[in-house]
Amino acid sequence: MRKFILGVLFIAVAFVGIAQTGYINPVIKGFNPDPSICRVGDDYYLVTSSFEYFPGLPIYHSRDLINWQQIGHCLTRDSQLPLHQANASDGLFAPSLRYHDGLFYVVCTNVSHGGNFYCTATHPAGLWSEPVHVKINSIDPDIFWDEDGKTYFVTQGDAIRVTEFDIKTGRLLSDERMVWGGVGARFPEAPHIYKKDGYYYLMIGEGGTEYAHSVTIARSRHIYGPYESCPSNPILTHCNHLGQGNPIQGVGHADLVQATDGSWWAVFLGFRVTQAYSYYHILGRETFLAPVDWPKNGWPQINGNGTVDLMMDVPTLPLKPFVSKPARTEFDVDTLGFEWQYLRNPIRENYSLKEKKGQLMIKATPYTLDETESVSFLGRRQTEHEFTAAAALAFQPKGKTDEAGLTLIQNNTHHYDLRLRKNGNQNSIQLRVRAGSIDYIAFEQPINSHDVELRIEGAPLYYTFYYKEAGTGNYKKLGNMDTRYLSTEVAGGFTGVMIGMYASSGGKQTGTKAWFDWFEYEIGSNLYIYGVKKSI
Ligand code: 6LW
Repeated sequence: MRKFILGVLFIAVAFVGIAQTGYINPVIKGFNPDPSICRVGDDYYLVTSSFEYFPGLPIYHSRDLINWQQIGHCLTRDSQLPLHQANASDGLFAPSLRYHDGLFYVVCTNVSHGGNFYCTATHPAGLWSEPVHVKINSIDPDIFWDEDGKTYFVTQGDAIRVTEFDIKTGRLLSDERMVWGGVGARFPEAPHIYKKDGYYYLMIGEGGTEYAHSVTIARSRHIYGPYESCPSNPILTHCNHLGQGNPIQGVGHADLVQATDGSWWAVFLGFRVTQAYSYYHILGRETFLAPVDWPKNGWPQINGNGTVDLMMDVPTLPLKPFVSKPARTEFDVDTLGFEWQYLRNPIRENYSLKEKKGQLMIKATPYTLDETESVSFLGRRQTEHEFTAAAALAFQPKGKTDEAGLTLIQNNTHHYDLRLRKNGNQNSIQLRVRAGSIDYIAFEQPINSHDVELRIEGAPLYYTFYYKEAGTGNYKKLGNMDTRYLSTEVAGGFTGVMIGMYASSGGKQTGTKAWFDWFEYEIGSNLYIYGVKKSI
């Protein structure tokens, strides 16, 4: 009988979920900026920006706003996402995700090729349509459907611009009108319009996406304004005395959603700095969540005073967690998980899971990681400061410039490459550091084979690099390198560190193949609050 009651209880919890207080921010970790969210029934969907990476615009699904699982990408075909020679942090800027009349819409800007566009799908996991282009030179577009059936394109500019447009063709139907410039901080952008209690609420990001970032809001009885600014703007920022000591900085660029139970929530970007007042971040801008109090006819308040924490002490929706993925990817599969990303449009023939059973083949081409090209690379996000990544690599360099290995890459001018390469006639393991004009081999060890395991351990301030020759005992340590030279503050841009397997023949045409038997990525069990460990 006891067993029966426990069984019923377990099934009830699995279906109903566990209501609780508290969760950990960010809710989507690693480079996942500019989140936009929509709800359909009990399901929440969220999209983030992806810049020069392919496929583009990851789509996530949740049933509780806290646990998220990637279900695909919006842009999976070259015809939807041309990224030819896209500079680092160009390509796809901030998207918006909306649901209207049975269709999902993603609207976005490819700043490298084609500008503003939107795609549609009957399910956010895809397949998504070919892009419909909208001829407005701007970034951060959104679509707003009014109750009278009219559709508006809402986008950035010197002030936020609104124009009526034809949702079937993308054709503009009216002049653009500047409606609100924010409260005076730089870069008014990231607009979203919500209609509530007879008001049009226009919420935007201001201050730029760095440390002065904020969210402000205004409202009007008419879509074109005049808009009245919220008296307690900004409604979210850490650029004030309340946020100055917070390990999360740069909060801004928000979107709102109303949950099934009537509660309101904001998703927004922010970044975790590596150490108290260090002002370096390496994980890129991540997706955070905060509760919103939005009384009838009143202004929305984000988490009370407009700041948020890593450990959020607020009531949540009943939790519906997903099963987590195993740390190791064995390449004995037909397709890889959604976490894997190429740099720009991949040259398909340079990758194979079929050529040798259980192995990922990456073919070296003359392109290097230093270029804005379709270099042979397959990587995933660094999602925590504390992690271990490792891979088994077999690579026999033919020429002097042949190399393959694991890279930690922030952009094409800032990366650490743990690689197998020739030095004279001997194979060696090297750590190459590229940080702007600083370009050198930091550590090198000759090896006797071409079969190795490479391993990187991450911590807030240092990466540590190891290797092991196949069939030998322990990993040997090559050395440490500061994380800060891969930080956004040093490298610039809008992305975060990616951990990738790569191969290159460095300007020469050798076609040498690198074979990866497995790849492993595991995050540590410590949450770092300002560089101080907290076990979770
Ligand atoms: C994005 C803009 C921003 O388009 O950064 O943080 C730009 N906000 O809204 C790139 O992510």
